[in-house]
Amino acid sequence: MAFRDVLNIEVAAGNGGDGSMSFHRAKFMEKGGPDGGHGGKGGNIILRAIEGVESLERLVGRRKFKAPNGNYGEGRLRQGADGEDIYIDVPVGTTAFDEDTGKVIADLVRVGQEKVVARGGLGGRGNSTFTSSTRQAPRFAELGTPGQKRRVRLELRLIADVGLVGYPNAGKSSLLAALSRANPAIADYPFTTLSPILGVVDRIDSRGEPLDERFTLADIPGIIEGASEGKGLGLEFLRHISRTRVLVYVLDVTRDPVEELRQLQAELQAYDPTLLENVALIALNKVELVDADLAAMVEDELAQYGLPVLKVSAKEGEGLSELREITFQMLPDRELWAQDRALEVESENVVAEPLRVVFRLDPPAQGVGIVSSGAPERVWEIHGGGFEERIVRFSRYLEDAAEYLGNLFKRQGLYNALKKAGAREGDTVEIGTFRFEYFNDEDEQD
Ligand SMILES: Nc1nc2c(ncn2[C@@H]2O[C@H](COP(=O)(O)OP(=O)(O)OP(=O)(O)O)[C@@H](O)[C@H]2O)c(=O)[nH]1
Ligand SMILES: [Mg+2]
Repeated sequence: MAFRDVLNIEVAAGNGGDGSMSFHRAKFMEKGGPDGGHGGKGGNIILRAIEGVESLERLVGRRKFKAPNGNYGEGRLRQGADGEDIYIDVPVGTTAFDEDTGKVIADLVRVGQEKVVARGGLGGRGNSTFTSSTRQAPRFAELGTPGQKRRVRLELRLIADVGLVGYPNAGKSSLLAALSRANPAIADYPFTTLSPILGVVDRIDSRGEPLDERFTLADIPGIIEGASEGKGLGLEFLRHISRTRVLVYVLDVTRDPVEELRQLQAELQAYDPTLLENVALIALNKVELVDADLAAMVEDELAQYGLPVLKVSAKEGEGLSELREITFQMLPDRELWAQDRALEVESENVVAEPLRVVFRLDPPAQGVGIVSSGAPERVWEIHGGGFEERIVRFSRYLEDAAEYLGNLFKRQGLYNALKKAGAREGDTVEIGTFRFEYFNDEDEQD
């Protein structure tokens, strides 16, 4: 299965069902009361992190996800069924971005973690809701709201504790194979490793017995100078070590390790400067190929970087238990580390539940734009404040709902705001497709 760590998808939550406009009908009863039920909610689209997958590959071929709509309400106060939520299972370590705003909308770092990425629409209220002492037979109901639609970019960052970085052929995969049960391809040519591979490293005590402690180790493709300009396989794969707690620079002692480390760090810096703040150490590999004096000399030179240096041979097993042990000792506490590195995730955009809206416009109306078109017809266009959205929800019944909406808007302070703005009796007020004549209500004097 191919490895895939970036994927664009489209998600569409379900629309809310419309509220019902219905009147009770029964034998011997001429005029029954309103009994239209509410519409159901639209289904959400939810990202869920699952265990055991390490690629987004399985989602390829299904780029569009749509959750079912809520059902419409029906007579006899029957409520429409909610649309079911749709789950998209992704590997742990998946981050979701809104393609259009670039904002992080979900960052799933634990198995089972969930995040709604497209919220289902709200159901409309049935006409039974709108009865009052003066309105016993409302001939209108509320429509559902549309579900959220989004273009989402998924990016996978494998969640590993420790990451191996180095030039091609330095022996990263050999180290992974020597320290864990992973079985990566190892070969004497550059760019043998084409996609990240994870292994689990157990802590072992002095008698060779495994302790109940382990870390995950990520082996990624080799980095070369100029990778940040796209040379070699580029820096794409550094994404997978952007959340490791420890970096192990793997250097081939037979090349020019001091210079290679300088270049490696420059490339990391170009990709993400915070990578250099990571706890890090150096594995100076293939030491069995050079004599001990040369190895010691290189070790001294590397000291200028201020990082612990371990002389190892992935091939002969030399220095590996020291490397393993010091890595365990250097691992920062996972929880503290996670707190430091938490991504800022877009906060839930809460859609107001219509039944619970408590809203008052304080004139001069904040966030409400009133545009006057002037003579001969004086028209006041209302924008903002949620008025247009409200109209849309009654668009099928505007005529019958007019009085209800008029009262609602008056309670919310719209008439006062208009008066303050200089509206005169007979002026036209326009909210979306809803037009009415402004009248000066004496009770609204302030
Ligand atoms: N002599 C010696 N050879 C080694 C040692 N470690 C790795 N090699 C050899 O170096 C070559 C490259 O090893 P890999 O583990 O594939 O290197 P890599 O860093 O994963 O390379 P890429 O995946 O291409 O980035 C292979 O031929 C290994 O057998 C070592 O400690 N001593
Ligand atoms: Mg490799």
